[in-house]
Amino acid sequence: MLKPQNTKSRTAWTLEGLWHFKLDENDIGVREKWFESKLQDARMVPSSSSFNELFLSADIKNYFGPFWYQKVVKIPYLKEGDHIVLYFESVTHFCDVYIDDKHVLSHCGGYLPFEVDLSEYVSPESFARLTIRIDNTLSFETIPPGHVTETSCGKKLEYWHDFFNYAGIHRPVWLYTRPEDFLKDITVYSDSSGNIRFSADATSGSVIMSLYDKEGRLVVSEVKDKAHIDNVILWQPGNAYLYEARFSLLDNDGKACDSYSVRTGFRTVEARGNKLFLNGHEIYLKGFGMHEDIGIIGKGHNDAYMVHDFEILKWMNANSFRTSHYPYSESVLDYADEMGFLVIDETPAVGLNLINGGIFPGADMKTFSKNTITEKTQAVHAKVLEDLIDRDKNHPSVIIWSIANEPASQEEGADKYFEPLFALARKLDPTRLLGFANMGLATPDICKVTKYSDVIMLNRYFGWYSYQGELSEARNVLKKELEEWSKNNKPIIMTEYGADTLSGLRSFSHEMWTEEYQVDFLNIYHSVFDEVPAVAGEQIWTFADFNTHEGAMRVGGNRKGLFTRDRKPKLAAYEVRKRWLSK
Ligand code: BDP
Repeated sequence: MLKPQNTKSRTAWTLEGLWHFKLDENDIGVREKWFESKLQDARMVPSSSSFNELFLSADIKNYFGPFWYQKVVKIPYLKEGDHIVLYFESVTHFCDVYIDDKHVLSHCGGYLPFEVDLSEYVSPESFARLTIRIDNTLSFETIPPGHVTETSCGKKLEYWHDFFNYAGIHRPVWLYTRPEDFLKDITVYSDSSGNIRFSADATSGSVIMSLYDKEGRLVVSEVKDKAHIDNVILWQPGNAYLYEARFSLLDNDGKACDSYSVRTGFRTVEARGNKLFLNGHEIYLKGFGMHEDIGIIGKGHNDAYMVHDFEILKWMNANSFRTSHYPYSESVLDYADEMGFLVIDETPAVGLNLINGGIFPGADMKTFSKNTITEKTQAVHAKVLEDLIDRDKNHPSVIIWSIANEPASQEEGADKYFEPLFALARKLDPTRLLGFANMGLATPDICKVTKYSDVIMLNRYFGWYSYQGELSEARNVLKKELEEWSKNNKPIIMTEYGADTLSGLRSFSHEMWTEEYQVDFLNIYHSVFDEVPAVAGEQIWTFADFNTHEGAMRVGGNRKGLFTRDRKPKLAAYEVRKRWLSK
């Protein structure tokens, strides 16, 4: 699937702005056919935003269940043979789409795009009522999973991930036109030796690819599936050179009927022994696990925040980040391609870990069992992995696919669950590295999944959840464990380590939660990393404070940010910035 783009043969525009919005607490909307007329007693909400925090009511904020969005859209004049397509960048989590009185699409999964051809449902130069029923309830058949329980006061949604279950139309919705014969999908892989391999899936006809450099000069034109570029300018972290591959679909008379452009960067990523290499040179990842999380807007994509966040990453001397714990807006990857950041791109498979040893108390459940994470969950996980690779495969910034965050990889059933997912990712994209973020309980001796990874990605909290306030002991335990992991002879990337820190809480004696403790905690970890040669990267948890569900361990959200939620630096930001300048 190709993201909407304006080209000679296509016109695309977004449906941003206010929508009518209504909660459907009793789930009566489908029965009463709310899609057949204007939503009654509706509020107005904007896309791209979560709905949760726009109003002042806790009931709306914490709502789960069905809710509706509606907008009247203008269908423009269409050229003979042109189709009109409705494209959603993301809707969290389930959605049913209606055009006027007709149901045209169902989709499950909150962080990746989907589309529907509207041509048979609408007439050119008319208005159409677009109604969307969304549901943010999680289950064992969603990724991430969740579970509805009955309490004495009604239903409760339980989930095992540490971020708020924001919902709504989080990213732009597009309408676009495309010709009858069209390019359905494009794949481009370019490496540091100047080789470019490409394929295009089209309805019919033949395809020609023309590669242009940054100045718009034609470098090569090719109809086969590969080409070689002499004197190639490499894509590098902090110095990202992008070429543009323009694809034309030619009909039987050789006339161009569709066109689409993909940016590509020539670069190669490899893991050799316990080192990571980019373009043949050893690299060390410096950066953060992040979140899409903004006050009021929630998980809505916002370009202003995106640009500002990248400015902070540059100021920090960071070179990378992980899209913890779900695929981010594609705009973020476009921007990372352009700014030269290395990305660990993660599926939304977070919280596949139901044991009570996790960070939130709850009933102890087996993770992989016939009542919890099953083959059905695995099938949804496989689909989401496929969709992620499909969407992001052309981004040079993406170097590692992260299959999951902190699954119960030590539990019975993990092997059977994960082996096919790694095999699938490898088949879909042989050019990138694979990993998953390993959690503390899945130590080297018992983790059943590391054997499938190219890189070992570790989340550790000694000195925070364990060895609380005891940083010297934490240091010893961390060092010992990293030495154990080193025996695998694979690069180790520390994908999470951090301490909750209340901005402004200061102390001469450096207690937990103070800015001083965060500095000490990170210094201790960094001193260990510098002593363990297999450590090939450090990504602090986390970039900025973020919202999560209430709990005894959270004060106004998760406070492990080096920046506050409104992006003000804590003391540790200055300290780490200095380290990363010389690292
Ligand atoms: C890890 C999770 C992450 C949490 C973090 C924390 O991967 O999502 O936010 O712990 O507790 O277990 O801060």
